[in-house]
Amino acid sequence: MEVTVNKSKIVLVQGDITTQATQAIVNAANTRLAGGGGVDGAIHSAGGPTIMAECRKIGGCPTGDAVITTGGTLKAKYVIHAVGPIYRGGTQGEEKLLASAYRKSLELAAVKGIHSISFPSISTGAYNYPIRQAARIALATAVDYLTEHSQIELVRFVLFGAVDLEVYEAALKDLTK
Ligand code: AR6
Repeated sequence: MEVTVNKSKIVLVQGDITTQATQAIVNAANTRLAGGGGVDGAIHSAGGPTIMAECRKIGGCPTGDAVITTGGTLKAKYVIHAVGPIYRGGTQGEEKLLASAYRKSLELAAVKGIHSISFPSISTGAYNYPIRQAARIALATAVDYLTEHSQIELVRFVLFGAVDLEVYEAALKDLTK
């Protein structure tokens, strides 16, 4: 599914984020930038050890924020490591923190002159964020950002499973109707 927002496109696909050829891909990282499972494990194993070496130098990243490294051996030139919240029932500021992780990633991409970026569904795996709510927050943040800024021409959401893709499609239809 694809929608145009202002001068840019939001595209939803099912796939593996590590194979995307956008200029940047976003990692669902943790505050220590220590690597792990899920998207994080997949990106570090596909991109090689230089990404972790850069993460160690940076040292860490607060929840709701993002940092950038090169893409190592990935097709993407950059990896933006965003830290989403661990879902603890929704009363711990999770919604703002998740929106912030997306917004900060887009802002960092713009600072680096990036025109195309791929996101995974941050926080909806190990961090347990309910995907319907997370999809709405992710997509609303992208729509709001692209309405105000036109440098980033393509924002692609790469959903691992078919059901996740359906949830994102329903949320995007709802937001743009
Ligand atoms: N491409 C796209 N999506 C993927 C891929 C992939 N290769 N692999 C998994 N997903 P998660 P989180 C989906 O757990 O919830 C790590 O250990 C997955 O199905 O990767 O933010 C970090 O180090 C799910 O929908 O990220 C942190 O400690 C989504 O990506 C912690 O997990 C996010 O799942 C972060 O947890």
